[in-house]
Order: sequence, then structure tokens, then C-alpha cells
Amino acid sequence: NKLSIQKIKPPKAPKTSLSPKHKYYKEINEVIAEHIKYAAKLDIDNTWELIHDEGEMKVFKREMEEDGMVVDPLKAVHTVKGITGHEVCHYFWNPDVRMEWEGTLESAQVLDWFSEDTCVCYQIHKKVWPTTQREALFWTQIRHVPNEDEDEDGPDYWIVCNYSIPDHDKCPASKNVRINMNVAMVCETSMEPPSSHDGEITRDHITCRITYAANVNPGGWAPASVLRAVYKREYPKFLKRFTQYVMDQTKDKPIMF
Ligand code: 16C
Repeated sequence: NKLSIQKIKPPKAPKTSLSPKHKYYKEINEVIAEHIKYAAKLDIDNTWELIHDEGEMKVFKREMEEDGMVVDPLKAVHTVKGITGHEVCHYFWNPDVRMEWEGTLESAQVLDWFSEDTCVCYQIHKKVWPTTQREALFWTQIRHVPNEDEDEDGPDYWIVCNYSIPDHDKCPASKNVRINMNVAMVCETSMEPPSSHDGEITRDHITCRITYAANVNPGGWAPASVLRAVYKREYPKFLKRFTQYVMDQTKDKPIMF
């Protein structure tokens, strides 16, 4: 029973299908480049406080305030077997499935498509007592960042970034408080044995390393203790629930490299 011979090379996808003429092109490129730089360095030093440690998942925060508001940056790392970075990013980005895994949402809608890989979302989050309900308006882009050196087995990332925008002509009027966010999911897939070896690659051979970074400004008053308690509970819950969702969705599907 010989294994079928298959050489897997990640696809050399275009960097983004967004037109360089688009008014958000520059901003999106800059924001994404910044996230990749930080995720690659994984600069978690002793200025980051570990707030959740569960198996392969680690969640860190840094306490920070801006104009009296808690804006603690958050960073998490997780390693999950059996799924690829492309799959993780696909499900994190795809607005059609967001309600299936995102536990903090009341509603979500797509207001605009900038390109095949970039859209504008408007979402209303569940109310947290005793604060005013929050909403978010942001562009979200998925992107493959292939290894630049053709011959080297260097890093190859998939990334999704959710980044707030000030307005959009299709955005409904509301009395909610608008949060401001800069969130990124950066994933790297490794294979054991490496992809350069001959032989069939199954889900048992793949591992995805996830780096998740969130900078969220609550946009208006919220008691610091409530806010810190909410995110300390919600981020680990999200990482667990979302990665389990991706495993469930993909287990009987062909691997999306
Ligand atoms: O990245 C995640 N989800 C993306 C797609 O939705 C997107 C969202 C970012 C999170 C924005 C924060 C929303 C705050 C709303 C209020 C929290 C509701 C809690 C409901 C409890 C039943 O990028 C995954 C997000 C994971 C969860 C994040 C929770 C962060 C709370 C931050 C505190 C904000 C202030 C709220 C006022 C108390």
C-alpha cells in the first residue's frame, strides 16, 4: 500500500485583489504590514501580563489607559493541530459564518465590498451591564503572505485584519457607542514531515500557529473593572470556541492549504 506522491507548495496567491486606486488601499497595506512585522517577531516580553494559560493557548494583556478609558492591548498565541492557517483565516474572515462562532454579537451585516478579499462590516455587540450597547464599523481583509524567497522554507502567513473606519454611507444611524478596533489574526502552518517530503499529507501532519492581537478602544464610558473582567473571560472563550469551530467545519473536508 504505497502512499500517493504529492508535493504540496502553498499557492502563490495575489497579495490582495484590492485596486491600488482604492481610497483605503494605502491604509490597509500599512496596517497589515505592521501586524505581520509584530506577529513574526512575537515580541512577548515581561511588559505583557499572562492572563490565561490553558494548554497551548496563552493570552496576554498590557494595562493601558487613553483619555481615562481602558484600552489594554491584548495578544494571544495558540497552536492547533489538524487545521491550516488558510482555514483559520478563512472562517475568521468570512462574514457569512461569523454569527456561527462569534458569541459577542447581536447582529452583523456587510455594507460594502471593496474587493473579493475586503469588505466593510457593521456589527452590534451584546450589551454588557451596566454600559451602553457597543457597535463596530470596520473593513476586514484576508490575505496570503507567501514566503518571498522561492527556494527557502521560510515563513508563509495567512492574515485577517479587522480595522475600524469612521463612517460609511450605508451605515445605519444608532444610539450605540462605537468601539474602535485594530484586530489581527496571523497564522503560520507547519507540516511534519515537511511539505518538501514525498507522501500524502493528512490532517495528522499539520499544525497551525495562531497569533491574535486586539487593540480595542471602548469608545465611551465603561467601568474599568467590568471591562477587564469581560475581556478576560471573552478572549479565551472566543479562541477556544472559534478554533473548535474551525476543526469541526474542516474535519471531513479536503485540506485547504
Ligand atoms: O476578534 C473577534 N471578533 C471579530 C469579529 O466580530 C472582531 C471583533 C472584535 C471585538 C470587539 C469588541 C466588542 C466589544 C463588545 C462588548 C463585548 C460583549 C461581550 C458579550 C458577553 C456575552 O474583530 C473576537 C472577539 C472576542 C471577544 C472580545 C471581547 C472584548 C471585550 C472588550 C471590551 C469592550 C468594551 C465593552 C464595554 C463593556
